[in-house]
Amino acid sequence: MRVLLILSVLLGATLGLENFVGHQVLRISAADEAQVQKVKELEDLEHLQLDFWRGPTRPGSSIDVRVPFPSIQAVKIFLEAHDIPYSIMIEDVQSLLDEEQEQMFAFQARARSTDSFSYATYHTLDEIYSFMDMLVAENPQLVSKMEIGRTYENRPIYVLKFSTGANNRPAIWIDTGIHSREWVTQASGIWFAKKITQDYGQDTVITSILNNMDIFLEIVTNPDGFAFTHSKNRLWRKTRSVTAGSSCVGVDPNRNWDSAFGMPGASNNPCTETYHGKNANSEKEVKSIVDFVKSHGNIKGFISIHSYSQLLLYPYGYTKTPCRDQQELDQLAAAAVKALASLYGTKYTYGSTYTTIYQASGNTVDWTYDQGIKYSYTFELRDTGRYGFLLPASQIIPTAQETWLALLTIMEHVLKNPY
Ligand code: 0X9
Ligand code: ZN
Repeated sequence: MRVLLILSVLLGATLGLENFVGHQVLRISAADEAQVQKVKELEDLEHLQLDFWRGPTRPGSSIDVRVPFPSIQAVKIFLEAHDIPYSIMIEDVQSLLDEEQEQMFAFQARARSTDSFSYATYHTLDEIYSFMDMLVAENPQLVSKMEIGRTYENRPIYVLKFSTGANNRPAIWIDTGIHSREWVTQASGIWFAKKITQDYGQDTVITSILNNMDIFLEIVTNPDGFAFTHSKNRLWRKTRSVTAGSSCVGVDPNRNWDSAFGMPGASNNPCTETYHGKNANSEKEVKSIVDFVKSHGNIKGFISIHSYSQLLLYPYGYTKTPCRDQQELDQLAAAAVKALASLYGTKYTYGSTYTTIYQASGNTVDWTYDQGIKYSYTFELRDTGRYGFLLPASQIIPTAQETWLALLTIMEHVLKNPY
C-alpha cells in the first residue's frame, strides 16, 4: 500500500500533476441553522484549503467537502466538538484519480471515425476537438462547427450546429463543461452529438425537432479550465484568467453573468471557487456565449449542464421570488425527470435553483431567462455524492442516455409551445 502511494505520488510528480493523496471528501449533515453557520466558519478559514463540492446550504441537505490531508485532523475535531455529524464519502481522492487515469490509458488509441470513438471513457481537449471535426466531416449536411470566440489563453471556443435548413430557425442551446472538473458533462455532450446524427431521420421526436429547429451544442464550454484538469489539477472548476492584485487564478463562470451580478450567492474573493470576477462578462468564455445568444436572437430553450447532485433547476438562483413561468417550468421539469428515471430509475429533484440548492447570483440561466428565453434550465447530472465529480467512466453512457430522454422532453415541449 505504502509503495503504491509513493509510486502514484512520484508518477504524478513527474507529470507535474497536483496530487490528492490522503485527501478525503466528507459528507457533513448540519442539523440546524446554527450548525450550518459553524460549517461556514470552516469555509472562511483559508489556510485549511477546503474545497466545497456541495453547499453549505440549508439545514437538512448535506454538505460535501474535500479536505486536504494536512487539514483532516483539524476539521474532524472541529466537527466533533460542535456535535456536527459527518461521514467519509471518499477515503482517498488520489486513488479514484489513479483509477480514472488507468481507465483512460486503456482506451488510448485515437479513433479514426466517430463510430470507433470510445464513448465510455474520458477524453482530452484534443481528442474532443478531433471528435467534433470527424462528426462534421461525416455529416456535412447536418452538422457544422462554429468558432464563437477565443478563451483567455487563446484557445478556440467551438459550438456544434445541428441544422437541416432555413436560416435562423428557432433554436435550442445546450452547453456542457462550463465547470471544467465536471467531466461527465463534456463526456455526455459528446454522446449527445453522436446520438443526434444517428437518430435524425430514424427517431420521430428528434426528426421533428430538427425539421423545425436548430440545436447548438457547446461541449467544452471552459476549454482552458478543461485543459488544466488534464495537465495540472483534475479538480479545477473555474476559468484560468489572472486577477490583478491576486495570486489566485480563475473566475467562476457560473457567477459571471449579467444577472444580479455580485449580489449574495457569489464571492468577491478571487481565492474562492465562486469568485464572480471583476465585472459581469469579464470572462471571454461567458462573453462569447452572450454575444452569440444576442446576435442569434431566436433561441427558445437554453440548457446548461453541470454535475453533480441529480437536479433539474430553473430560474431563479439569485432570488427566492418565483419567476413568471414558474408553473409551466415546474410541470415540464416534472415530466423531464420522469422520462429520465424511466431508463434506469435514477431519481432527480427539481425546482428553482434558489429553493432547491442555494442562492447563486450571476448564474447562466438567470441571465438567459431574463433575456426572454423562457425554457432555461440547469441540470446537475449523476451522482448524489458517492463519487461526486469523479464519476467512474463506466457511468458515462448510462448518464448520457437517461439525460437525453429529459432533453428530448424539454425540446419537444419547446417545439410544441412556440412563443
Ligand atoms: O454552484 C453552482 O454553480 C452549481 N453547482 S455546481 O456543483 N455544478 O458548481 C449550481 C448553480 C445552479 N446553476 C444555475 N442555476 N445555472
Ligand atoms: Zn457546475
